Amino acid sequence: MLTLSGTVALLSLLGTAVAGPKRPRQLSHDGPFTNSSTAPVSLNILTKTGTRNATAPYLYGWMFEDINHSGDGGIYGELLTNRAFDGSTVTWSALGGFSGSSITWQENTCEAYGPVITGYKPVGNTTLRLDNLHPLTYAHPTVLEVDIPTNANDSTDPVGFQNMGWWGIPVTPQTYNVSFFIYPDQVRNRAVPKTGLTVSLQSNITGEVWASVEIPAQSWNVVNWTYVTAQIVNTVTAPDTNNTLAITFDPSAAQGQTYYFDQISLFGETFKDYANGLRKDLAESIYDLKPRFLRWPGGNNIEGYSIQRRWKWWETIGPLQDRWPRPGNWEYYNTNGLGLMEFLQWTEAMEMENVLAIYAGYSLGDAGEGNADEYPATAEAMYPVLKEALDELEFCTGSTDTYWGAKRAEYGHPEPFDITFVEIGNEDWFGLDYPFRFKYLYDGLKAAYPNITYISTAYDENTLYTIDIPAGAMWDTHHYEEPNFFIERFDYWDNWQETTNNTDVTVFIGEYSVLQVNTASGIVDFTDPPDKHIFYPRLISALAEGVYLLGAERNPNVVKLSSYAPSLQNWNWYNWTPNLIAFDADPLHTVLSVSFYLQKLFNAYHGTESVEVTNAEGDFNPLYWGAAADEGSVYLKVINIGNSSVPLSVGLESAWTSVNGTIITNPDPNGYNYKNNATAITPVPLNLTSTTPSGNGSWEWNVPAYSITVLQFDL
Ligand SMILES: *[C@@H]1O[C@H](CO)[C@@H](O)[C@H](O)[C@H]1NC(C)=O
Ligand SMILES: *[C@@H]1O[C@H](CO)[C@@H](O)[C@H](O)[C@H]1NC(C)=O
Ligand SMILES: *[C@@H]1O[C@H](CO)[C@@H](O)[C@H](O)[C@H]1NC(C)=O
Ligand SMILES: *[C@@H]1O[C@H](CO)[C@@H](O)[C@H](O)[C@H]1NC(C)=O
Ligand SMILES: *[C@@H]1O[C@H](CO)[C@@H](O)[C@H](O)[C@H]1NC(C)=O
Ligand SMILES: *[C@@H]1O[C@H](CO)[C@@H](O)[C@H](O)[C@H]1NC(C)=O
Ligand SMILES: *[C@@H]1O[C@H](CO)[C@@H](O)[C@H](O)[C@H]1NC(C)=O
Ligand SMILES: *[C@@H]1O[C@H](CO)[C@@H](O)[C@H](O)[C@H]1NC(C)=O
Ligand SMILES: *[C@@H]1O[C@H](CO)[C@@H](O)[C@H](O)[C@H]1NC(C)=O
Ligand SMILES: *[C@@H]1O[C@H](CO)[C@@H](O)[C@H](O)[C@H]1NC(C)=O
Ligand SMILES: *[C@@H]1O[C@H](CO)[C@@H](O)[C@H](O)[C@H]1NC(C)=O
Ligand SMILES: CC(=O)N[C@H]1CO[C@H](CO)[C@@H](O)[C@@H]1O
Repeated sequence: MLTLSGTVALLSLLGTAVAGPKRPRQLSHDGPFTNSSTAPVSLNILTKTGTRNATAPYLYGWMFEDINHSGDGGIYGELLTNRAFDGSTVTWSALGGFSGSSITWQENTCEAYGPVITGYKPVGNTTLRLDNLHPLTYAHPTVLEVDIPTNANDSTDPVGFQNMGWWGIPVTPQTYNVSFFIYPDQVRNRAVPKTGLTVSLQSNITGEVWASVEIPAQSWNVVNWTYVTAQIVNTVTAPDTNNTLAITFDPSAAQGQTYYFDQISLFGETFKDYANGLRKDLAESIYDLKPRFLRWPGGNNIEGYSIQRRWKWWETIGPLQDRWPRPGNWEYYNTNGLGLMEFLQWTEAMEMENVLAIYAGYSLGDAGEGNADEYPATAEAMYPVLKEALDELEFCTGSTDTYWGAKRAEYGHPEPFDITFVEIGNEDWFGLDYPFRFKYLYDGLKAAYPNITYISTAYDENTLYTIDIPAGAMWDTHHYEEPNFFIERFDYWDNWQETTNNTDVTVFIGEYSVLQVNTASGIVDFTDPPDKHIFYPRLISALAEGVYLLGAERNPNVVKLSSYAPSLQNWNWYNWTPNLIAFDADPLHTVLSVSFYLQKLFNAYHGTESVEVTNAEGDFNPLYWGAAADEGSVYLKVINIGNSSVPLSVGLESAWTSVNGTIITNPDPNGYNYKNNATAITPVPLNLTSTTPSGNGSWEWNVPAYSITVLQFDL
């Protein structure tokens, strides 16, 4: 999506009359949502004499990038926040009461919103600081210092620290995997007896311990870090997610000592039991929609705030402690625990195609900077960008005889993964030199991987140029708009190839969603005016998005892929709304939006062939429709965007035995699902009075106002 800085950059360009996205549209402002026509509509589904086309098999997919804590603090299964103090650094000098040097204050020099000791609190009389004299690895130079005073033994209360999770930790009956690195301070711990540790899940409110595990007393390695793993077998369900993970010492054993900790990790059960895998409940919600592809890893998040800080795939593989964290494009550090290999395993586990986005030489400036970094438009400058993409593809798909294929095997996956689609950059119309960069990367990649389908992230958005998209390649187009925008584009893809001379180019609607209510100007305001901005997908959003999707479905030769964006939102920290799924630490709080249910319904009845429908009576608006067929069934999708029901008569050329259906509707089109009202609007079965053809073979039904329906006619 557009970042704020991207928008600022665009506005400044517009200010000097240079460039900007074209808005080739006329909005009708007298919304179609009220005072709609009640004229009857009569349809014929031409199962015998009509045209048919194979439907696009991958039409419904999922867009992912780490935004709104969708990755870290979201679908990535790590339950602890700030596990490795990424982005924190320290200043050190003498501290009263302690011998030697210590930390006097913490700062984060990279980004002002870095984590520092966010998410931790001491247990008992313990002081927590950051330290960089005992780095865990080059990638993780800053660690947690846990100072236990000499008089800690005055109390029998444990000493140590707690992590508060991503705004809480769900505690349910399951086995949790704990791991961390520990290192004792040689000077302070000289007279060290053996020390053990207790790791426990406990209430953040009462301190009650739900479950714990003892790490046996031992003399810790004093010349290197020790990696500790343990399991907590929990049998209780905590009343809420206001819980912590505590790592504590017995004060009599640990008084006067200092320990360093890093890479402090807790995983519950993961989706399909992958190690370092996905948060199970959220992954199951996504899997339930059966998306056919995953676009990853971004989005803006691939671009970085600078060329140097972009998503570098090779920094996201291998042992977690060796992965470089980076300041993501959405104002928080990314651990890269959800890295290249984890994305590939995600698509493997959900039987999805990969739409792998590669870096294309364009990076966003940071939010304050307001401008961007772009590679010079020369082959010489761009060669390293091409090389890194080729290496990435070798890592994903190469045999174990190749350098990177062997690395993949070393990391546990000898079988090559399939990469079906490669997207060259992200929203590169913001860049001045994408025509060069795209062609250079396309030519280089296509020569090495001719079977991959390549996607351009720009076509005609920048008034300065139009991308010449090669035959067989695709265009990824993005739309954050008003309901009317989508409704008016019901027929946008009809004849698009012919009218634009893109006969062999197909389309990926890579990001879209209804972002604001209809306004007089029709111009979307990304600065979140609360009176206009839609924070949670409403029924009106799904109605408009559904009409647009019907237009995609009836052009299966043009539109091959689509994905709503963004997809996942942590309620405790987000930058962009609306999203398909909203959640917090508690799986019981997850809310599937109306737009999610629309996608699920349309995907489930996608069919293998589109079928022609003619209208003997009535026309589009307020009803919109489209038909598809599977072996033995014909599906008719009908959307009523109006405020009145419309009498519908349906005839099929083929003999049919029964009809049934599923509907999404609500009296208020501005209704939406939210916490405590999560299932206000969901798909429900239709209860039809007549489920068989009348004497003349047709079937009559009143399409309710504000409704999305799939009818299934069994032949
Ligand atoms: C409804 O539409 C009709 C025909 O377009 C118009 O005459 C009438 O004034 C409208 N009613 C309202 C309440 O807008
Ligand atoms: C905590 O330790 C400090 C430093 O030794 C000591 O001054 C203080 O009294 C202790 N506080 C408690 C509550 O034990
Ligand atoms: C845990 O309790 C502390 C107060 O001790 C509070 O600041 C923090 O927000 C709580 N954690 C959560 C997840 O609510
Ligand atoms: C958790 O409990 C703490 C301490 O009572 C309170 O400050 C905090 O608001 C609670 N957090 C949530 C998410 O309920
Ligand atoms: C330190 O421990 C790490 C693993 O935790 C290991 O990879 C490394 O070789 C060790 N270094 C030395 C010098 O023993
Ligand atoms: C491309 O696909 C064809 C047909 O499946 C296959 O023979 C060929 O080896 C593939 N080429 C590459 C480079 O993968
Ligand atoms: C398409 O090509 C034809 C013939 O070359 C040309 O007349 C027409 O202007 C082109 N249309 C567009 C939209 O480029
Ligand atoms: C099939 O594709 C052709 C060519 O794009 C189009 O004219 C026709 O409307 C399509 N029919 C269906 C039912 O998709
Ligand atoms: C129609 O009924 C069948 C059998 O119960 C069911 O599997 C299918 O999901 C229903 N179709 C729709 C569109 O609801
Ligand atoms: C739940 O949402 C529905 C649909 O918008 C609305 O009619 C109902 O009033 C809501 N209920 C509550 C308790 O907010
Ligand atoms: C049909 O009946 C079922 C069972 O009573 C109910 O759950 C469902 O909401 C009804 N559907 C509609 C569209 O009212
Ligand atoms: C940049 C941004 O959008 N920050 C927001 C992140 O989410 C929190 C919690 O919703 C907001 O308070 C911030 O403004």
